[in-house]
Amino acid sequence: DFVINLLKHPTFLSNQYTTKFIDTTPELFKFDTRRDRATRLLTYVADITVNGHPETEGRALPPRDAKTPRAPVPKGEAIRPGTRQILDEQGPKAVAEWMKAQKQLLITDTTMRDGHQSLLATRMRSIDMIRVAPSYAANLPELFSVECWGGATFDVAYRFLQECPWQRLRDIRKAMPNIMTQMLLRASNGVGYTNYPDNVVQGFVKQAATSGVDVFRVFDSLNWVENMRVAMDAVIEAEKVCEGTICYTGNMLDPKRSKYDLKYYVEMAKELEKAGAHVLGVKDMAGLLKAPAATQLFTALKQEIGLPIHFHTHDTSGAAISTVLAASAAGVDAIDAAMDSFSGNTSQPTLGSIVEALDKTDRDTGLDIEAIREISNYFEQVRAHYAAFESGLQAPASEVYLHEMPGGQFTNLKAQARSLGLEERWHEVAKTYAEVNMMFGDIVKVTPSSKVVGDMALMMVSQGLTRAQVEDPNVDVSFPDSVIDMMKGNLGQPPGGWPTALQAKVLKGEKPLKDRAGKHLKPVDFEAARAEAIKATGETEIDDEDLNAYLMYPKVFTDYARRHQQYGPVRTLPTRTFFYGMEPGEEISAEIDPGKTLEIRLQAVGETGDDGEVRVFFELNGQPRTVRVPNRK
Ligand code: BTN
Ligand code: 3PY
Ligand code: ZN
Repeated sequence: DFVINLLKHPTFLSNQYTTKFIDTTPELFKFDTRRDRATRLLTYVADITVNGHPETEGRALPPRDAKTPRAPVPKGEAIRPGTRQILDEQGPKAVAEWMKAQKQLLITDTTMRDGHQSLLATRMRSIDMIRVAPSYAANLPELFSVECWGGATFDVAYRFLQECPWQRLRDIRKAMPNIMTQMLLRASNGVGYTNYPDNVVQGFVKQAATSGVDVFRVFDSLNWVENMRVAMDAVIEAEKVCEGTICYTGNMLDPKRSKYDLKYYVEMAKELEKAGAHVLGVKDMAGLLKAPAATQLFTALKQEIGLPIHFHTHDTSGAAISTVLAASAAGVDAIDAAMDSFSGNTSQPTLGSIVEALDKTDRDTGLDIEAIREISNYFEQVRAHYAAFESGLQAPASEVYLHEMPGGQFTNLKAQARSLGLEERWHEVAKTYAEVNMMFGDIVKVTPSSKVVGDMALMMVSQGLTRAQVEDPNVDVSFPDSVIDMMKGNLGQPPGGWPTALQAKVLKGEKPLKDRAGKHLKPVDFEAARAEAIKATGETEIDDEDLNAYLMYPKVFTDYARRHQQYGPVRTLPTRTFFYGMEPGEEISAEIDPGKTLEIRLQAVGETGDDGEVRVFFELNGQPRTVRVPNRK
């Protein structure tokens, strides 16, 4: 019977069934040798309960009384229209015109992307975002956009959170139909760490637009506009908002850093305008732009460029709000901020405080401060559950003007340093990072170029190498792979090119690329890749979202798919359960489909048998269920 049902199912007939289909129509798969979703979920809970989660082992615990966060009640009867309706009804150019016509400072909320990327190593789970999305739609419809996708969130979702980032996007989009969603796209590097073939970048943008991204902030890690065109054109083609972005580095007012002066930024802005950007992004990923420079930069850009301008910064120095207010006074159209409880330090400046600072001025944001407080309180409860991923950073610091590390990299690099036993020498790492930057010719440092500088700095500190030794042709140095890749030209060309002597030493005679890596990379055969992904994952079908994931991260996606087959939709578990399992007597619920909720109660954990397996006793929707998992402790 069910076999016939399956064969007649429209999704099956249209040849698109996947792991997602199995999640949504399990009754059709009863003949499958794979266990049903409930059993797979119980197996995961049992495994984590017995063995712990590898990612939280030895880390700080959430407070015992931390409860499942509750989102603020949506206010009002109907959802009021917002920027999303302008985009859908009138297109991206109309969005740009609308931005320029507004008096108020427009605001992007970054909590669901850069906020947790910068404070919690990108570990926020979809469930904690989707639950609050309706509150945004109802209570903050005046937001310009919600940044909730791209950057590091894509691979972290698969790699560490065991969930599908595409599904996250679709779910947020559905729950928040009036505010534009925004993503961070690393141009030719996609959401990865090196240049991909042009048709992979194009396909990825197209899929992201289809699955729900409205605004694409496109940047290149060396500020090379040539390397941004493929991604920008794809966004324009998809009729979404193309935010062509300049990365800010150095110190515009320092004559000794004249490579990145006002003229440089204005020229690049003009290039981006010519390349078809709808909005000009200024991305200050390390938080280096100080208020007086911001006044000069945005005044000049407003004069020279016809595009609306969107400013992004980080509060690592503690001075970001002064820069935001200077930018606002100079006429910038939109800025980024994070909900109070996810702001400050290496994250964005504080949303509520910016709203308060501009209250009753001619740039009054019009946002409801009470709604902001309520959503911030929600995220405060969310954050408590991620204690294991807190960096322990105690205070803002002006040292950022020395090392120039991006907010998203800072805590990561610190953790890497810790794992190499270099934690006590952190300030030395920071100084070396600055030296490596100069040795590489003073480059923009943002993913992935920032990772290369970080790799080199860690290597030099751990091996006790000085810059002079690294540059000396007579001292043998074995460079990190990422440095070799970058010097080959696989990330593109920096302004002024690479230092030739160092490049020659790194490449040992190999010839570097002088033009775009994408020009030399063979286009991918999508159907061949799909067949390969099916084989690698053991899935029956790979849909276009899955295929795009596989092309960006073949191994990460394959491992995710394999774990999904074993553990099912773990994204539906409460965050505490996902990271720590359950206590005997505890009850949780997991909504595995809209309206279909599993009530799970852990009764007891048995003794470990001679076979090394533990029996774990549950009640599932009131019925006893036992699962066996290996004790790996
Ligand atoms: C990870 O990839 O490490 C995070 C996902 C969790 C996978 C679970 S943790 C318990 C079990 N043991 C493993 O090695 N993987 C699964
Ligand atoms: C990323 O690319 O992930 C960034 O956040 C860059 O700032
Ligand atoms: Zn950022």
